[in-house]
Amino acid sequence: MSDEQYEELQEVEQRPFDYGLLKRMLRYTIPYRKQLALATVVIAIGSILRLTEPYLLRTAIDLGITPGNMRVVNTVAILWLVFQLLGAGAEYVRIHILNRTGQNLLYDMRQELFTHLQWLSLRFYDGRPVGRIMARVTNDVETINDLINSGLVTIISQAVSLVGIVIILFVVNVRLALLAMLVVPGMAWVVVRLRPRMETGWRNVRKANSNINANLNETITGIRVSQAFCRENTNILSFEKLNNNYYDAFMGAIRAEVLIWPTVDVLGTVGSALVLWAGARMVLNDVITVGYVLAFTDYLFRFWEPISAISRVYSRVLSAMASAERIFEYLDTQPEILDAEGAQPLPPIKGQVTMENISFRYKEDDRWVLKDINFTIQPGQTVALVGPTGAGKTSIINLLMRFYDPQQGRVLIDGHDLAQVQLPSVRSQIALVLQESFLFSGTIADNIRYSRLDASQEDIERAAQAVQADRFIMKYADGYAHEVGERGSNISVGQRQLISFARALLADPRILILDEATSSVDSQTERAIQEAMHTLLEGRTTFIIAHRLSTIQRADTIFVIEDGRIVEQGRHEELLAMPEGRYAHLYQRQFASWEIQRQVGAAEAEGCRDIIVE
Ligand code: M5T
Ligand code: MG
Repeated sequence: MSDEQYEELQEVEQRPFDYGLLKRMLRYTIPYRKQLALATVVIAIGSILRLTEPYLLRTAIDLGITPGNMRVVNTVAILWLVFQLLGAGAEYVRIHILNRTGQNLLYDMRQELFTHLQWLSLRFYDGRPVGRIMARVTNDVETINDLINSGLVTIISQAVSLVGIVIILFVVNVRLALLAMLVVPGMAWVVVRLRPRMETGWRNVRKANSNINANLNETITGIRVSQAFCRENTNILSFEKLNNNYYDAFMGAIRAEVLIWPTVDVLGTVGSALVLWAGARMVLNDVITVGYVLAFTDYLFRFWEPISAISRVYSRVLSAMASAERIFEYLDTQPEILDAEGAQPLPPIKGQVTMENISFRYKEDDRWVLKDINFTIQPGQTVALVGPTGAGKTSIINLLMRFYDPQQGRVLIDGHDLAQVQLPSVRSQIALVLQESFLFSGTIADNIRYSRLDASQEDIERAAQAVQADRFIMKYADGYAHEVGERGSNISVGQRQLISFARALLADPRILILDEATSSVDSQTERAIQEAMHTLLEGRTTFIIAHRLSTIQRADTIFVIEDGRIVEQGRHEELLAMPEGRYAHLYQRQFASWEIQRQVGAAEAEGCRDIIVE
């Protein structure tokens, strides 16, 4: 990950408490308000039951043990037991309700986020570390659940305790209560002054964690390249840096936190000591009983707990807020490619494709990738795009698929402006073989069926046969049921291409786009595919991008693309006939390299590609 990305991360992290955000978070709880209300009642009952303990103790001492009245002691003992049992029951109900509600919420949020991510445009994914996106769907959602599950319990139970205890303290003895309250301002000051430092600390920890995630994702995905170039040690060092950052961030947060809680505890102890001291004097002067003082100090000890617990929860609230903010940032990102107002579905097409004065760049301040592209392809024609690496061939396809919208100009299919029709109705009539074929984990059949879920096994096999994929598929004992592994890692790159190719054919589209679809298969297979394609392509408008010019000789039109422009166009023979033509030049060089290869008996070699590219 670049430094820029770290900084971007940092920016998102630095935010204070935000009521709007909290409100929006709480909106997710609305469907579960009944359950949450019930949980609140149950939690409050639990807290109140616990508050009876010191009072029962006081009663046993003052009215039972001191005067020697066993009946009181027995009654108190039984009441104690009953309250404890009730408390346990309340706890049981609480755990049940809150976990279920928490999981429901988590489910909703995760599902919403995933659904939204599915629709976001490619520009969103361009240059965003996958690890970071994943962290939002998993960790950030989890953090919010954590707040609801344990945070809510703490807030409600401790708030009830706090209010109850304050009332009890003042009812029991106003003077002692006031004495105890002396330390409260000090405590508030500590919490208010030191807490922000701690919060910043924990934010840094989360940031460091995100960075570790992003790095992990990248290094694991690229492990083959790393090992091939012996980058292990470099990777270890840069991971160590991130690991150190995490360590430092964590220790920084702890340094701030370690100051807070002991201070709170010391202040609490001072308050309790004051009360004990004053209470003892009152007992000696016969103002109150020993039982009262014991109960009072017991309540007092319980008084400090909610204070520190609630401030502790506050930092959890903040952390959940940071997570919510990151989640909402994604949810608020609108897909760039949206259907225009009142967009109609594209009717079944014939396959005429027009690009009109297209100029395009990927980012606002980047250079233009396509400059003033104009062409019309008639239905059923085969068009070949050739030209050097980085010329803009794939970009033309990206516009045709409407992965991006051009800054200038229009793309038309059968005369319909792509920007004015419903997106799925466009894409469902086009099939694409990407330059980097991508297979999903599952079987070969699953991967071919990807383009048409209702295809029969026969359809699948027919598509595979057409692209000569059946030859290698039949070599597996399990045939079409062979598992390809994640990203198709169990099979060769050429085999992956053939499967992607079969997938595109199965869709039976009016427009077929093949971006280097056969660049990784041997030339014998490629030739066989070409023969088969002759019939397959009939009636479909086809775009073929290829570096190996042998693939495209039969095309109805060849566009030579250079630096974002169409510099030559025509049929193979026409272009060859141009004396100083770019195509003729490319072809001659490639042809020469074939000759050499044939002479050294390496007709199958893949080298031509690199030679033209220079
Ligand atoms: C054309 C730039 C790229 C190149 C130019 C996909 C992509 C490309 N580019 C971006 O800035 N962002 C992107 O997401 O656009 O690229 P292309 O159209 O992919 O070139 P090609 O298909 O002709 O090349 P190749 O190598 O596939 O034959 O300058 O930097
Ligand atoms: Mg390309």
